[in-house]
Formats: sequence, structure tokens, C-alpha cells
Amino acid sequence: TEHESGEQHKIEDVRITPVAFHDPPLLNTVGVHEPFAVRSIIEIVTDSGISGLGESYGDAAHLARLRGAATQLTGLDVWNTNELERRVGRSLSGENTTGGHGMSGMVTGSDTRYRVASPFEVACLDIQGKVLGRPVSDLLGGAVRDRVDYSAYLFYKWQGHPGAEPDGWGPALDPEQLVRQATTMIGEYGFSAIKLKGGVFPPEEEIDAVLALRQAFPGLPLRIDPNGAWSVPASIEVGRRLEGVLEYLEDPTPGIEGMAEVAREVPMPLATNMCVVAFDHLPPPPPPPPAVASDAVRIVLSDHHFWGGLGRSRLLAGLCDTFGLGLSMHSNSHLGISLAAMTHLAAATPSLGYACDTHWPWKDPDEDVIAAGALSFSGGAVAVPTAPGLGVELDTDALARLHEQYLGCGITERDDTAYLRRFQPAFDPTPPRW
Ligand code: GKR
Ligand code: MG
Repeated sequence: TEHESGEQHKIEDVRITPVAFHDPPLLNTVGVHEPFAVRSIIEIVTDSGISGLGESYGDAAHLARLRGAATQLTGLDVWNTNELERRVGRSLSGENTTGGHGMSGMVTGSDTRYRVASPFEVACLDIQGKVLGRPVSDLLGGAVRDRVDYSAYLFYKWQGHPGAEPDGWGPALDPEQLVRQATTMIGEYGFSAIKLKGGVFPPEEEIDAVLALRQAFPGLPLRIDPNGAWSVPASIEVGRRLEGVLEYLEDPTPGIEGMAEVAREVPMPLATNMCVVAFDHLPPPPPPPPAVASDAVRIVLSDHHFWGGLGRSRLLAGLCDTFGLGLSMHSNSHLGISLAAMTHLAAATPSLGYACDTHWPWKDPDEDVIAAGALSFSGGAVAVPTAPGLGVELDTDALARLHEQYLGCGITERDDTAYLRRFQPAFDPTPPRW
């Protein structure tokens, strides 16, 4: 490479740009996606002139924390991710750490320090890879798969945002329309596993939807995720009715205790990205009720955006392996930098046992901050980039466009509930809804 051994690569500049991209009216148990999703794009530039990319939530509270942390990073060696975590921790000390995770209440209690450190860690790894001329997956121990499977993430949805033209996907408010959505999505991307976002209609109707999907796609593993919208008895009823149909049941009910009660009564494993979202949720007693000891959850949906980056996500994978927990991957509305990071991580995680979630099909294909061509789906999978670093390039014109869109769209905090209440004023998301 053009870099000499022993050469320093210290952070000189950190740029954080909020962007907005179009999002369809996807329904979930707390409301409906607003017309734009917001994200933050992180660019780190070293004194040696190398730049690295990261992507995270775009909510105002989180942006403010990212910006506060960024001021502490000048001079940091891009290999020193321990020091990165320490400085991020210091930048947060004493501040109120609630909110700002861009998930509208669908993830609880994740660790603010790791959520803030994550995109900087990804950008540092991108730079490390570029210095060494190796893909990020090599820095994570080497790819154990050269393609990463993602699942077809189905949503109930309106035909378009109120007042706007119907979007290309059309409505999905019943089993037949969901099967049509799945057919379109699978036709285009080739996915070989299906996830349905539930918690929108009474469980009875969502059971029918899952059964319709089973009939239409007999060979494909299925999951449903109501984001904790169901009571323990309702969850048990769904689990029993869907015996032999679901690969896993994701977050049927809130909290580890409720999940443990459900887990004892249903035949399939339970998965979560809501009640196990930080390292201190993993260990055995003393109370509060521990994830591992209570057997509430058999699959953890990792997500480098809130588990603290790619290095910490590998640590999580190791812990899950040790405790006999399965590993899948969670997603939120995201752009290409996140998809690249997710793909490198998944590629380098031997114990990953399921197709990963992605919101990718819901994004306008023309809207991204990375240059086209680096990532593409075929057969439901993304080939692991082999170029140095994350293997994606920032398209600065596109970044500027999406930043303009951010400034113009008026959304600075994701709020699915407030948006739905504009059309259904009596809507109350408090769980359990059924
Ligand atoms: O995009 O509405 C959504 C999802 O519900 C998302 O916010 C969740 O965080 O994908 C997520 C999940 O699996 O819970
Ligand atoms: Mg989930």
C-alpha cells in the first residue's frame, strides 16, 4: 500500500450531516412511518488524509450527542477504539440519556454511550481497512460467508401518505395484500426468509396473515414481530396457533419476565431487539430478571447501531454463543453505509443463524449517500464487499441533496405515534394493545 508501517492516522476532522430520505407509510404498533426518515452521516478524516464513513440515527437528541462526542475525538488514533469509547463516555457524563434512538419507543434501555460510539467506531474501521488495503470483515476476524442473507421485511401499510399519491407498493391491510407485497419484494430481491411487522391489527388477523404467507411461500422461514403489543395470554395463544409455522416469535410481549412466561408455553424460540439491548441485560442473577437465567429469549437480534459498533457486536456474538443464545440481526430505516457495516459484521460472525433484517426495499433506490454499485441484492443476499474498508464511497452531491431534504422536511425526531394521531386522534399505543 501507499501507507508506511508505523505511520500515524489521527482524527483531524469529524463531519456529521443529518439527512432525510423518503419513507412509505409503514404501520407498526406505535403508529406509522412519517414521509421522511432521518439519519446522520458521519465522516472522519485523518491527518494522513484518509476518510471513513459511519451512519446512525438522525433524531435531534442523538445528533446533539454525536456532535458533542465529535468535539472530543480530535487527535485520537483510529486504532484506539477503547479510548474512543472512553472519550464518548466522557462527552456524555451527567447528561440526560433518554430518547434519541430513532425507534419510536420500540427499543428500550439501550446504552447511550455505545449508541453514540457506534458510528465513530465504524468510520475508524473503514479507515483502518483503507490503510491496510483490507475489507472491514477481515478486521473482524475474516468473512466466514461471502454473501449475507437478509429477510423480506413486510409491513402493513397505507396505499400512500395521506394527501399524497399512492406509492408503488400499494396498500397492505389484509392477508391477501400482504402476500402480494411479499411476492413483489421476493420477486425483486430474491429473499428466502420472511418477517412480518405486526402489532397493528388484532392478533387474530395477524395470525391469518402469517398462515396466508405460509401457504403462499411453503418453504420459507417466517417470523412475526408485534414489538411487545400483546399481553402474555395473547402471545401464548398466537404462539400455540402458529406452532410449526414460525422460525421464531419476535418480542410478542414487553419485558424479560413476560417473555419468560410466554417462552415456557409456546413451542418456538422467542427473539428480541427490545428487552435485551445492552450488555447488562445478559448476565445471570442477582435481579432484575436476567435474560439468560430466565430463559425468556433464545435469539438476540444484534444491531451494531446500539450495541456499540462492530467490535462490541462481535463480543455480543461471543457471549450469545457461550450462553447458547441464537443470533439474528435487527434493522431500522437505513442507508448504504449501514448496509455495508451490517454486511461486513454479519459476514464475519460465525454464529449468525438467521437471515438479517433490513429496511432496504422500502428506500427509494435513487436516494442514498453512497455511490451506486457497491452493494446489491441477488437471491436475497448482499455480496460482502471486498474493497478496502467498508467498500462504499460517499457521494457528496447525494449527501448534499439529502441534507437539503432534511432541512426542508421539518422532521427532526422520529415520531410514528404523533403522525398516526394526525389521522386517528384516538390512537393509543400503550402495550399490551391486545
Ligand atoms: O421500522 O417500524 C419500524 C420497525 O418497527 C423498527 O422501528 C423496529 O425497531 O425493525 C424494528 C424491530 O424489529 O423491532
Ligand atoms: Mg423487532
